[in-house]
Amino acid sequence: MPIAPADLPREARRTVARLTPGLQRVFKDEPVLWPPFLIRLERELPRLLDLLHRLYGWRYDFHWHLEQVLLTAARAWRERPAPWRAWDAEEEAAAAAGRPWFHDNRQVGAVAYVDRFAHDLEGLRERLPYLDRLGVTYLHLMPLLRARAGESDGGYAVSSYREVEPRLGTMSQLAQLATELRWRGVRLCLDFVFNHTADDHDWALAAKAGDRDKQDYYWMFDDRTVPDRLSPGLREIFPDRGGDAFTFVPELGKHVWTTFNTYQWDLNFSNPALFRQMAEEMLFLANRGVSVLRLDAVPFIWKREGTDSENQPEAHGIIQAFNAIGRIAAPGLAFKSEAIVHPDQVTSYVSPQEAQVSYNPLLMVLLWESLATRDTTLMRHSLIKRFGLPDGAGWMTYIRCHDDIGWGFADEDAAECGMNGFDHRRFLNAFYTGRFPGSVARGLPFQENRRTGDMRISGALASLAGLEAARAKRDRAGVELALARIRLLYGIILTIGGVPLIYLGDELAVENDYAFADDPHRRDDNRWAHRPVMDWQRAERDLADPASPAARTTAALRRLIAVRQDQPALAGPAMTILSVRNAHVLAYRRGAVDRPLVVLANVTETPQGVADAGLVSLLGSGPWRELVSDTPVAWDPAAGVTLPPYGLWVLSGG
Ligand code: OTU
Repeated sequence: MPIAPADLPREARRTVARLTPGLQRVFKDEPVLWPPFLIRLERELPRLLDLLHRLYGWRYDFHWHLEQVLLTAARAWRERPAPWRAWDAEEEAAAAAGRPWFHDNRQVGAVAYVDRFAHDLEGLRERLPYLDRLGVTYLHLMPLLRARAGESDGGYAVSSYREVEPRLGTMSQLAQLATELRWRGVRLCLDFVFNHTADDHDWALAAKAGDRDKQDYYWMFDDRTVPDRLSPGLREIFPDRGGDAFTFVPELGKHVWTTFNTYQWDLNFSNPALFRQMAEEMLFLANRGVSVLRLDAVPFIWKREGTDSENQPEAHGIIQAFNAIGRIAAPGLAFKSEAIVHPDQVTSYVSPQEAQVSYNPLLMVLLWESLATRDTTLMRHSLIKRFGLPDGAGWMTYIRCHDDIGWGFADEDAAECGMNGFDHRRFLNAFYTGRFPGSVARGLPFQENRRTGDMRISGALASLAGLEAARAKRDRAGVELALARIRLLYGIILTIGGVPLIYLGDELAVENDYAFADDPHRRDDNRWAHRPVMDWQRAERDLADPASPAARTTAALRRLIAVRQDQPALAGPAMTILSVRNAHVLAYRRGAVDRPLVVLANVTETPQGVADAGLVSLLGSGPWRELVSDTPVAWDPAAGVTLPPYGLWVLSGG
């Protein structure tokens, strides 16, 4: 039941007046914490009220739920550790000045599973110098909360948001690590898997034992009537599992909505009690020192009959309401959205009021697409249309992550480039599984849907880029090309705008790991092929040999990171695609027009000339400087310049 915008400030004032005694009581032992809380509450409440009215305004007990939400926020602020309150103030000031941390060119992200990278949290602490040497300032530790025994979707089936998986360590170790990281200038990112819990979360267990309130935390149906009505409209996310998005649970005698695996129960955000509960879990994690919460599977959090139950307006409402609650209780907290959907939808979650940062899956797939086609037409066209974001928001750029690659470019963009999206995806799937003639990629087909012909691709960076195949054949030229592709991809994600994410292992050119096939809990999920276990002995050996692919990849990456961290022109999100009249070369400008950097990227294995005089008007007549190799580049008025195979240049006017 939305209320008129004009009435919101008045209702907010009334609410504050009504709830002040109760809220203030939360701070009775620490009264200094009340005034800053009140300031933020007054600032955020009008929009929070608006959102909650839209989501739950029809409830007779709306005001009671509202009060509970605000009490939850007040208690979380009271519990917030002092150093984090200080860092909150820094984050708020930077954002208000238009310089949020994620626009800083010194930011470099890394992603790892704690156990696979360093055994446990203690082991991870010992590896911090390694991350330091790479220049890492943002660390995403893959799901590490207590997860379901047996299959747990790599920890995405969470059994408790308040405990660390015992094999990995304890919550107090995690909190300590987070603080230690932040002192070193590194922000910790953790997943907030809030679309579902594991089927052995306490709430699920209580639901199975007959607790009605906990049953209402989930979507449950007494018979197949509703599931049968909904099913045809829903996308199959993991078709391998068979069946549809509903799982019969014998202990309950009910059918539970399970969008992902059968043991991941979707949470019911239309229930305000669940909403408040999840706000509490979110603030609990924030107060352990999590700077960034990666919001998992955001498109799915609101269901609506008659639709595909993805990207519903209320999904945005929930995230925006969490955002407002975060601003009130943990103002330094940022959200990163994980929406792997149509590019219009990806962007729709990204704004200062919703998720401040987001994966950029479109850039990710277009990088691979351009390497397969040796053509930048679709990439250029899509980036021109879609790279821009609202002020105060930013991308996280990446080459690949722990998940599969699904070809999420827009069909209409492809059509505008004269291509058929469906056929193009078929080509890309054939290419990256190595089935297309001439392809050197060694990806694996993931979740092939025999009904639609659709599939996605698993594979490590090195294997997708051709290194695995070339090394197996002892093809030295092939190895060179693969290393050049890897360097090119890193070069682009490090310079195009946004915080680049390195999936650890890729920096050492680690290839697919086929051992998952022997593990009963993993063999049905070939994403494990590209989530390798770090072999530190081997890494040391490889790094000691400067000619090894591992050493060369790390060296190239470090050099690119040094250039990024040294160039203020690479800060901020603004990026302009340039037309250089050669479809094999991606060209873009970063930084101010009067002191720009121009990046040129050749997506082919042959030299490419660029003779467009536009470069001269941007960079002057030269000689220019290529910053990665730190060498001069001369512009020839007749022939322009020539990029080597897979060459990536970062040019400054000298
Ligand atoms: C996410 O991915 C995680 O990244 C996966 O590792 C999990 O398995 C999954 O959620 C369930 O928690 O379908 O193939 O648009 O595409 O959330 C990966 C978002 C996925 C979904 C995405 C999901």
